[in-house]
Amino acid sequence: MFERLTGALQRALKRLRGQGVLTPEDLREGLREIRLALLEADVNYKVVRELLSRVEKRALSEEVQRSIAPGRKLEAVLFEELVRILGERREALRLEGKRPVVMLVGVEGSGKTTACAKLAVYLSKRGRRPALVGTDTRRPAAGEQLRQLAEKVGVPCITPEEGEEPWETARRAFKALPGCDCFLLDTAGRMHLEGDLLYELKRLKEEVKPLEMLLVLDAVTGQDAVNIAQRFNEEVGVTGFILTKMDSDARGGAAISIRWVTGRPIKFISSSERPEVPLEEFDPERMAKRIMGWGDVEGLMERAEQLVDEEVERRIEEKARKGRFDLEDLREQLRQLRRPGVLDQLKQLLPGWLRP
Ligand SMILES: Nc1nc2c(ncn2[C@@H]2O[C@H](COP(=O)(O)OP(=O)(O)OP(=O)(O)O)[C@@H](O)[C@H]2O)c(=O)[nH]1
Ligand SMILES: [Mg+2]
Repeated sequence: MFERLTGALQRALKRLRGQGVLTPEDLREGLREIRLALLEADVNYKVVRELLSRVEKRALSEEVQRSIAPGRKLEAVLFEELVRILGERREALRLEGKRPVVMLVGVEGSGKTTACAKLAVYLSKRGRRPALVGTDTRRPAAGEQLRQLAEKVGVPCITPEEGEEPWETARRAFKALPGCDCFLLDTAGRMHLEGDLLYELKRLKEEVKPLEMLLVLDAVTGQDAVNIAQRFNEEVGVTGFILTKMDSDARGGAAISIRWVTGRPIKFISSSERPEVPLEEFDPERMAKRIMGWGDVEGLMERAEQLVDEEVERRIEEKARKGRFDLEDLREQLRQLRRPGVLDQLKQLLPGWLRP
């Protein structure tokens, strides 16, 4: 996602890195390049201004000027300020209390239904017993899609019956699934947040009192995602975001801007259309490392685990333990890595991959 931005930042920083002294001219030129790179990546201009003014102020301070390697120090300053813009620290999903409800809302096609399934996988792995609830009463195919995903990831699911209102379906689900300890509500998507959808979401919110109202945003849509976020936040109030399609080669501006513009945290990201791959917790520090091109080693380990077929891995591990690992197994392992997209996704997380 951040390949181009990372490349441009690295080029700008490389020039400064070698310098023993940072002259005002070098600094101005370096910051200008960084500003262009951020704008090119579709980062909100107010965010760029805030970030750059903080970096510039610190670059002119003693802390950087007196450092033995001011270019390197500047790189560290940019990283720290990026982390601040991204929200400082990880914000966990709230799930306290008895049978909490999480509502997933968003415009058409943003990835709500897929994210519901992925969130269920994330929670199941942590010992929770989530249920999926469909509330799109107008589109029968929406219920069917959710049911299929629920079956694939192995969690219970309730979808609307003919003539039911969304909140009636939700109430029925709470009663019908006493064994579940949290409920994930998938909602209808429209091109715009207005009219019946707005009414429906507000009413649903009143009736089910969600602990979390997560807005699902397509990271590919850049500045649009930021506008959508502001509008949803004003109208229905959101507690956080899920950014989807982070595996695309979009410019990544939304991911960088959204927290600062709205004041609400990104809680999860999704980097795969496969429902069985869980949502990934959003961590400002790890994301900033990725943007800087320093790699995300923790992310790399997690992703490698998800992308490699678990069944094949288990078999190979078993053989290795018994000392029967052979060339055929090695070939199988390499084949796993050659599956479409696997290496592309992993290389973005490798430290220094993009360093010029
Ligand atoms: N590559 C990729 N595709 C995704 C991701 N998340 C969702 N998708 C795809 O995006 C498309 C829309 O996803 P849905 O989950 O149906 O979106 P939705 O918001 O529920 O759509 P509506 O209910 O029609 O509003 C599907 O083709 C998904 O497979 C992701 O993280 N990466
Ligand atoms: Mg849907």
